[in-house]
Amino acid sequence: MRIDILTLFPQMFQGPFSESIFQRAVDRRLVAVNIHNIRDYTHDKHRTVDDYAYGGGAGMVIKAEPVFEAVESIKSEAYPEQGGRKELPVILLTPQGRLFCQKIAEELSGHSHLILICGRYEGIDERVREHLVTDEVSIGDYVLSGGELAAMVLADVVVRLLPGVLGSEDSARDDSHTTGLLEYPQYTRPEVYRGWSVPEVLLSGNHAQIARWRRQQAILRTLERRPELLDKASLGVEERTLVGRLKKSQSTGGGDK
Ligand code: 6GU
Repeated sequence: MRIDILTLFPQMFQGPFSESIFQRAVDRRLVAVNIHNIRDYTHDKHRTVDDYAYGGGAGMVIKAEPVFEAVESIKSEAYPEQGGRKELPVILLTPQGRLFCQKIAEELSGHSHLILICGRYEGIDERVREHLVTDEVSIGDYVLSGGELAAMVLADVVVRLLPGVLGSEDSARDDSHTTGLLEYPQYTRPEVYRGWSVPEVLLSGNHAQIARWRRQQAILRTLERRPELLDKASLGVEERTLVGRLKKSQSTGGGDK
């Protein structure tokens, strides 16, 4: 996969992409990430990327020209034989976008090339939205100072879904949100720490029993912390019954487990 990121603050991307899983994916050529400074696509002496809003009001608006030129230049370079006319996701990171989630990440991981545009300031010229961008994404209901951190979040989530990026093929399988459930509790050595023991079943070597316990714990944890996720999770008949029973005991003020 290739990811091109357009930003006014390219330095922000130095750290997060140079660590662990992401860097390994880059080293193995499973993903190539290019950071582009929108300012490099201006033509005036002052390299102007923003301007006053028509109609007045506080704050500057990112100009359409450098953003269009950056995207067109990336496409022309990547797809010369099509004259740069290639359909690919051009995603604007903005609090007004559709709410990012694992499902959207899975959808995006199926593309071979993504272009991400980081919004800033009070906004971006609406013509970028109308005529350049194919998708708008937000990472949550809060306001960041810009789309950069959101672009990093999106890229990280998408890249770890690419085949070969994670060590063992199934290490993403049980992740919270992949299963529609939160993840079960994990333990490592020592067996007893400050008097706190690892649950007996995990030491039993009985893999079927361990799998059953983990599944139950995942369901329980999801019910306690994010009950709304259970409505969409794919549960077996017995598991649904269990959830129904637990919910009832919750509402009647029963014990917590
Ligand atoms: Cl994508 N951008 C900004 N500026 N704020 C956000 C966001 C994006 N997602 C959540 N908050």
